[in-house]
Parts: sequence; structure tokens; C-alpha cells
Amino acid sequence: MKVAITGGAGFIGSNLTYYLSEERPDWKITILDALTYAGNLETIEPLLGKINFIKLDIADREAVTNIFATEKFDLVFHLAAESHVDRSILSGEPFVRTNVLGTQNLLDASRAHGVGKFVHVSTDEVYGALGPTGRFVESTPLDPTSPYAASKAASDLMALAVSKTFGFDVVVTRCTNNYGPYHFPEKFIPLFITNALEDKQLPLYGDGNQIRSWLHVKDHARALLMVAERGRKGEVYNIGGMEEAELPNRLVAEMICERLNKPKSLIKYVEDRLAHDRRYAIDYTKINRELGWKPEVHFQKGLPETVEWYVNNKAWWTRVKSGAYLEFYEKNYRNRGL
Ligand code: NAD
Ligand code: TDX
Repeated sequence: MKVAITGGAGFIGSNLTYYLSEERPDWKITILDALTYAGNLETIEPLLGKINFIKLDIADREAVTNIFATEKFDLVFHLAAESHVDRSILSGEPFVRTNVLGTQNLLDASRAHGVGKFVHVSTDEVYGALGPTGRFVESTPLDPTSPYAASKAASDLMALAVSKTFGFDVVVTRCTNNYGPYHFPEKFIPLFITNALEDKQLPLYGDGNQIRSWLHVKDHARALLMVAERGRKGEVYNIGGMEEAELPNRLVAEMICERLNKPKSLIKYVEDRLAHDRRYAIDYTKINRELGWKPEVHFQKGLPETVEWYVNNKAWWTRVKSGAYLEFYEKNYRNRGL
């Protein structure tokens, strides 16, 4: 079985690659990744030799076509994306380029060159924001509020349209917020852990009462394998965290301070994100009923383990936090008084 993982040098893609190398050792895995600021070869270095790596910009149509014509993949996990909401507020263009055009290129090349199944990895953010009650189900209308989420919604619809039009075997997954090792420290949990380790302020947006539903990245990887092997063609599957992991950002920030023995006074309330979604929560009944998946890692255990991982892997995140990332940090947080 020849398997392509796009975005495999990023957070979820690398965790998925580690998981699949253990669970399906006979699969021949190739990572396709442009190595943008968010992609890091160091993350997957221990696997090189066992898996292949090809540097590829999925928005480069000719390059995508050539690689798919040569490699003849059986299965594609598509995770490559511009993934940070704050960056999409600064500029939407790279999001349309990678998330929409890039996905279209992959769908076309997959269809033309014999791919049997295409797992399109998407997000609960395509549904927009929830009020204090209720959960997103697969039929909830799409109502994205950021350029990132809009670009993901567009790519979901293209993927589903290709399935409907041509009968191509595409499955779309929509997952809630992930956390775990190798999470890029521009995102909330790793940013707060690494800033706290450096005794820097923790910029909490707005009133800090926005609720996110947290899922350990390993639970996500397990769901993606099930969907790839048993998910039904043309279907959408929501993937979500446990109810106990639906928490306001303020509380998660405090848990991080407590775990690291740092004063909560490091938390600084700063200007809110534009159109900041108030609450996400996923109803994962469908994937549970059809494929038997449910989240297994409790946040009370997964968060401290993740904090430990950052404590023990300082070399990884200090390198990641230097260079191009600093330019974005300056732009995003300067006007918020940090
Ligand atoms: P990430 O930003 O950590 O990694 C993205 C990867 O894609 C990087 O390795 C990057 O180099 C690569 N990439 C970006 N543009 C590319 C291009 N033009 N061509 C080839 N590769 C390119 O992202 P992540 O958090 O691992 O998210 C992976 C996928 O999962 C995304 O599609 C995202 O929308 C989705 N998702 C993420 C979360 C989350 O909580 N992080 C939740 C639900 C869904
Ligand atoms: O500095 C910050 N301060 C802060 O209060 C940052 C970066 C975030 N936040 C808040 C905003 C959100 O309410 O924390 C929450 C989480 O923020 P992010 O880590 O940026 O994640 P979110 O916007 O929820 O999106 C994430 O989950 C869904 C991923 O980045 C997406 O790729 C995924 O689709």
C-alpha cells in the first residue's frame, strides 16, 4: 500500500506519520510537504529511511501532477494547509492558494493517477461559532468566520463535489482543536507553555472565556486511520474531544501556569481576535456509531504530558520560535501591547 501524507512535517501530519509507522509498518509512506515556516524536517528525522520525504508545494500544479504520475499512491491523507487563524486575518491570500488551489490540484492528480481513497482533513471551524449550548453535527450549515475557516470550507466543498461528480472515494473529517507534541508554538497551548517557560507574558485574547474542545493529537490520528480504512465514500465525519475537555481559554492558561509553577500574573488580557468564535463543541456520534471511535486521552493527563514534552524538548521549540516566526509574532502582538 503506497500512502501519501501531505503536510507530514507539520503538527498533526507528523504525529499521524509516527502513529501509522507503528500501526501499519508494511505501508510505504511518503510525506509531501513544502516545509513552510510551520513544517520542520527535524520533527520527522527519526523516521527518514523508513519513510520517504518529497518537498512539494501543493499549489504548484505541474509538480503535483508529476509526482502523482510517478509515485502511483493508493491512499492520500491530505493535511497540508495554512492553519493559523491570526495569520489569515493578516492576509487571506496564502490560505486561498494552499488550502483551496492546493487541494484542487491534489484532487485532480489523485483522480487522474489511480488513488483509491482521499482523506481530506478539515476542521470544526467551518461550522462557525456556537452559543452556550448545542454541538456541531455533520449537517450543521457551514458558516465560517475567518479567512482560514472559509478557505477550509471551500476545500471541503470541492472535495465533496469531486466525490459526487466523479464517484471518487473522498472522505472529509472535521476535527476540533488538537494538542500534543510538535504543536507549533504560534497556537494557544504551545505558545503559552513556551512563553511561560521563558517567563514571558501570556497574551489571552478578549475576556478569555472562549471555549475550545481539546483532543489529543494521537486520538485524531487513530480516527484518521479508521476513516481511511472504513469510512464511507462521500461522507463527512466529525471528530471531537470529551465533554470534560471543553474548557474556557482562561482556565487552560491557569492550568499551564500551575503545572509549570509559574505565577498566574504572567497572563495578560489583550485585545481580542477579530470575529473570535465564542465556542466550539463537536457531536461525534456518527464516527462512534459507524467506526467505533471515541476519544481516549483525558485532558487532565494529556495536558501535563504535553507540558512535560515542551520542558524536555526545549531545543526543538527554541529553534522553531526563531527566524521567520518572530516577524509574525511582532506583527500580531505589537498592537496588543506586548
Ligand atoms: P501545521 O500548520 O502544523 O502544519 C501544516 C503543514 O503543511 C506544514 O508542515 C507545512 O509546511 C505544510 N504546508 C503548508 N503549505 C503547504 C503547501 N503549499 N504545500 C505543501 N505543504 C504545505 O498544521 P496542523 O495543525 O498540523 O494542521 C494540519 C491539518 O489539520 C490542516 O489541514 C488543518 O486545517 C487541520 N486541522 C487542524 C487542527 C488543529 O487543532 N491544529 C484541528 C482540526 C483540523
Ligand atoms: O495568543 C493567543 N491568545 C489566545 O487567547 C492565541 C494564539 C490564541 N488565543 C485563543 C484563541 C482561541 O480561542 O486561544 C484559542 C485557541 O486559539 P488557536 O490555538 O489559534 O486555535 P483556534 O483558533 O481555535 O484554531 C485551531 O483549531 C482548529 C487550529 O489553529 C486550527 O488549525 C484548527 O482548524
